[in-house]
Amino acid sequence: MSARPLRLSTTEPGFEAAFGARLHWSAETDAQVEERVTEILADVARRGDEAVLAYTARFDALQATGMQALELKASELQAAFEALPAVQREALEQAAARVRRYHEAQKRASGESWSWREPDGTLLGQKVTPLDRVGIYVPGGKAAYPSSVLMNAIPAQVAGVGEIIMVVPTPRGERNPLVLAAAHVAGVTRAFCIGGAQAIAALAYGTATVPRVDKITGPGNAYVASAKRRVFGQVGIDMIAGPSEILVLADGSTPPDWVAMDLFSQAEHDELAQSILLCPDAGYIDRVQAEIDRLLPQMPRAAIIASSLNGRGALIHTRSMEEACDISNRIAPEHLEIASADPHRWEPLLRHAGAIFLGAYTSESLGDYCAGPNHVLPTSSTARFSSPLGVYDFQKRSSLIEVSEEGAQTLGRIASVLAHGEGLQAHARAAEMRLKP
Ligand code: HSO
Ligand code: ZN
Repeated sequence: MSARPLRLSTTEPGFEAAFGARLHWSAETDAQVEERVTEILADVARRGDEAVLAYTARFDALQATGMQALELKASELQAAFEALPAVQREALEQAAARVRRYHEAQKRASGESWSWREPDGTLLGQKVTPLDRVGIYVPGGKAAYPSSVLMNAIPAQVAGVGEIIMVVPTPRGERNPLVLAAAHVAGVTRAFCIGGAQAIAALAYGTATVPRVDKITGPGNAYVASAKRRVFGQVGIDMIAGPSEILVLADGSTPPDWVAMDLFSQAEHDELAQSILLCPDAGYIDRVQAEIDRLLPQMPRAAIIASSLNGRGALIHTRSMEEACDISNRIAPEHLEIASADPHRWEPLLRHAGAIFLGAYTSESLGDYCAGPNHVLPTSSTARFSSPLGVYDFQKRSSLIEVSEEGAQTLGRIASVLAHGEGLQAHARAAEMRLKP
């Protein structure tokens, strides 16, 4: 098995076309998936728990006497945590503490209410409140990530969300102890062993047992993504995440095997994951390819890595670091590593990325688990306009307005003129009634 990411040079004539083709991928929605999801959502809306139980029996091969049997009690989450080997317990706790500290700082910096009083006594401001109840979807099977439980639940908890409801499919009743333990550490309020579109429906509409939530976050398969899209509007959602991506911008100073392994780290998530290297030194690109060849056979997930790198990977020789930064901005990657001896020289040139990792020691992998910032990040170029999952996703804002008697004189005249202009008499009179004769 070999992994040969596409080799390109920005100086070759066909670069733009080849590069464009490599970036392109379609998140086509499958008509059959859409049809099934529509049915499931309608059925859960109509029959509630009964429908959720029936789909869980069918899709997860899990028969339950009632929905209560699919709820994980807080004591079970705690027991899962306590049964872990001490090293895993400690690693979970250390990661959770760092993620919590980071998100607390985020809340202090941008998540607090504010107001000011104008000289005439009018008060204007914004009040920030947490959501009452959120749902967190945790995938089962090959993408069951305890780290994602932390990354979704901790910002919700820091925001002050009242109840955090976790859903996780457990095919044939097999529970992932690390996922349960992470739920305990992250402060999940209630957890249910359900998944798929039926779990999204239960959270969005509520059933006799599963409480209706205000927002649903967390990744999932095509059915989950489609269900989230469809319930959006009735509830909030975070984002529809695509396959993982890493872009490494290298000046040739980081050991090439480190860079090769960082490219592997996202490739191993998914055949559709994308790993790209941008570098002005062709000899260094050769050395990274040599490390890819040497290291690949050692990897348990070599087949996934190879198909990701062969299908979507690229090693791009650029004219300069500046040009590499430009290309990176065009891609707007989920993860951007600046593998440079002088990362702060390049960072100001980089505008679009979900997360930026500076310097040779900052492997993206550390960010996935425990550096502190969130690992739920915008993919597929959406970093041009969206941000990492954060405390702000679990808060909402209300405007505060208190107009003084004096303020009503000034504002009343302005409002009255504009209201007449719009032909809205009641608006105009409401403003005018408060004017002193
Ligand atoms: N890199 C993934 C998150 C993750 N990695 C979880 C390991 N576990 C998000 O892009
Ligand atoms: Zn990862």
